[in-house]
Amino acid sequence: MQLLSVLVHPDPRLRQVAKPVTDFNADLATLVENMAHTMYHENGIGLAAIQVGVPLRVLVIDLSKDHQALQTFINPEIQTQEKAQTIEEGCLSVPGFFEKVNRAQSIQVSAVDIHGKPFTKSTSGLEAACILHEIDHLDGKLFVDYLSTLKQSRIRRKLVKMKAAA
Ligand code: GNR
Ligand code: NI
Repeated sequence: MQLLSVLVHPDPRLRQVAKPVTDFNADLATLVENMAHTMYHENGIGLAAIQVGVPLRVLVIDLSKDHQALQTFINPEIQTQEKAQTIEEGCLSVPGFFEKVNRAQSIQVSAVDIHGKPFTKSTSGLEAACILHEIDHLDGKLFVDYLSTLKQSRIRRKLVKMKAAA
C-alpha cells in the first residue's frame, strides 16, 4: 500500500472535472486501496481521487471510528435530495479550516463498485454531507466555494502563505 499526497487548495488540479471510470481493472483496485490508506492516515472521513491528482470519478468514505466501514463509490450520481441541513465541514485539501455548509439532509445516490456492479444507497446527516462533498470534488468544486468571498480570500491567502513557508 502506498500513501498518496493530497493536493492543497488553490492547486488548479482540484478544479478539474473528473472523468467516468470505464476500466474496472487491477489499477482501479490499487487506486481505491491507496486512497483508503491515505484517507485513514490523514484522519479524513472521505477522499476523492481528484484530491490525489487522479481525475477519475472515484470516491471513498468511512465514517466509522475503527476503519471498518469503507465504502467505495465509482461514477456516483445523486438520484434524489431532500430537506436541508447545516454541517461543519473540513477538507483535507483545505487543511486547518472548518466552516458550516448547507446541503441536502437526505440523499439517494447510485454508483457502481470496483467490479462495475451498480448499487444505490440512501443516507442522511453527516454521511450525506460527506458524499455530497466528495461528489463536489469530482466536479472540481470545494466547500470553500459556498463561503463568502471574504472568507474565501482569507483562506486562500493563508494556504498560499503556508505553502511558501513549507
Ligand atoms: O474529513 C473530512 N471531514 C468532513 C466533514 C464534514 C463534511 C465532509 C467531510 S470530508 C473531509 C475529508 C475530505 O476532504 N474529503 O474530500
Ligand atoms: Ni474534501
